[in-house]
Amino acid sequence: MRTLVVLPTYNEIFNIELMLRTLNEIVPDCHVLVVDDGSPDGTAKRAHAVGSELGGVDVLERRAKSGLGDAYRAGFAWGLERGFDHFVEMDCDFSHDPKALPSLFVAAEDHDLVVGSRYIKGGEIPNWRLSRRLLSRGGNEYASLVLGLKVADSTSGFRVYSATALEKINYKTVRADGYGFQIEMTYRARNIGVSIIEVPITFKDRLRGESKMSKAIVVEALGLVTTWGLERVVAKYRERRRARKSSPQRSA
Ligand SMILES: Nc1nc2c(ncn2[C@@H]2O[C@H](COP(=O)(O)OP(=O)(O)OP(=O)(O)O)[C@@H](O)[C@H]2O)c(=O)[nH]1
Ligand SMILES: [Mg+2]
Repeated sequence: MRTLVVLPTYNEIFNIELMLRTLNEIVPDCHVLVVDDGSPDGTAKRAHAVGSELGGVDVLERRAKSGLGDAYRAGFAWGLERGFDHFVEMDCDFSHDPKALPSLFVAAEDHDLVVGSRYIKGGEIPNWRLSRRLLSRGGNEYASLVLGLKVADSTSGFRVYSATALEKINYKTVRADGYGFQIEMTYRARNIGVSIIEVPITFKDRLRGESKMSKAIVVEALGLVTTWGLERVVAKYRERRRARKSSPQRSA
């Protein structure tokens, strides 16, 4: 596998160096692309410095904070242009443990989308407060119910995609940016028959620095899932009506 780890960063000065060194140690064969959105704290500069010492690191510097989804779209495009065949999505705050990558890669040998899952047997979130737990769990349950998704952790941002899956998903046209981005990618993957597998992960609280989670991100996800759910209902209704019209009429 020629694998690119796409690492979106915004103000991760306290994590970036340790993350790049840890990745270099655990998955030395992977190339890393830091996608930084003009972090005022100098994350990109530090990434350049550590990256040129370690090798195998590129930094895509963008001007302004444009959201996680947009950072991934840019990172995927960068990697596909350069012929990478697998893409890792992970946060730079150590919520996603780089040590779990080898187990995700094993699953990626037979599946086009591997989701690091907190909500299957063996998955854990040891130190989240109750409100955060409920929000995440509730969001996942809602997405499963409304979209008929059989993925327990569709908001997870710790994943491996094959290049084929990304191209089939047509990731460039994915609209959402926050958690909605992960759900939309999963929903599309399911709809076009990409093979999906969940692998248990332990999700820890961010090691250092500030969270960029916001109400807007939650509202975006909720709004989009509800819209897709309604579209699904309308599509099913139309399909049933078409089937009824085309089936032969019963005589009185
Ligand atoms: N390039 C880029 N990266 C971002 C942006 N927003 C967040 N990130 C990065 O995306 C990853 C996830 O963001 P977090 O702030 O940890 O959000 P979260 O994991 O949903 O929330 P917490 O669990 O509270 O940390 C981190 O590596 C961030 O630095 C953005 O607008 N642009
Ligand atoms: Mg985080």
